[in-house]
Amino acid sequence: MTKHFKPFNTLYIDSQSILEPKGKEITRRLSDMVEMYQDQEAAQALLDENPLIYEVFNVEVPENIEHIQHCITVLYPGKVGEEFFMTKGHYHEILNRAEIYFCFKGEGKLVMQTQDGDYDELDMKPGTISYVPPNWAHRTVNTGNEPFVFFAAYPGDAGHNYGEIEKIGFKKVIVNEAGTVKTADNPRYQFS
Ligand code: PAN
Ligand code: ZN
Repeated sequence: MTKHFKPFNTLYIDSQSILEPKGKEITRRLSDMVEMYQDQEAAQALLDENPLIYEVFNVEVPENIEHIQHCITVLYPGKVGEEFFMTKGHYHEILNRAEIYFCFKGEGKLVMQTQDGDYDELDMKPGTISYVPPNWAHRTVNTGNEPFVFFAAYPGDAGHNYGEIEKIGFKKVIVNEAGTVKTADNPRYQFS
């Protein structure tokens, strides 16, 4: 008889931010992404405190096309200057791998772009299911006052490519302007 991969449950305990069984965890503090924020003076000033920006709790499954990777991201509230806390953002290493996000706590934006210059963003709140189609880089931004928590699922072989986004970021940045959430041009991005 063929030995099949066994089905299993994972339980995310929101009150403790833990996954059972525990998988690979990624913790990103400001020092891990300080250059990605626009206001470098504000970023440097916050470095002593080095706030926790987000955590990713991964369910461990094989990294191949037969499987579906899935994880929980907890993105904390806060700002660097006027720019809201955000994830690094990435293209998938295999560019045409799609992804689904499901928000169950907090609020935020899902910022996306393609390599040929398309840009889009979606609002997320508890209950929102967002589809990131193939070829779109994606980043989340916490625009609220509480942790923004979402589940993600994507093909097991997708991989993550941070390179390009790490250098120049997305076309747009999400900032606080007099108490409202605003999408502004990213000055580092080359507009044609
Ligand atoms: C998500 C992200 C997660 C953290 O699981 O990896 O929210 O964001 P960064 O990977 O950009 O730091 C996902 O999109 N996986 O493919
Ligand atoms: Zn992704």
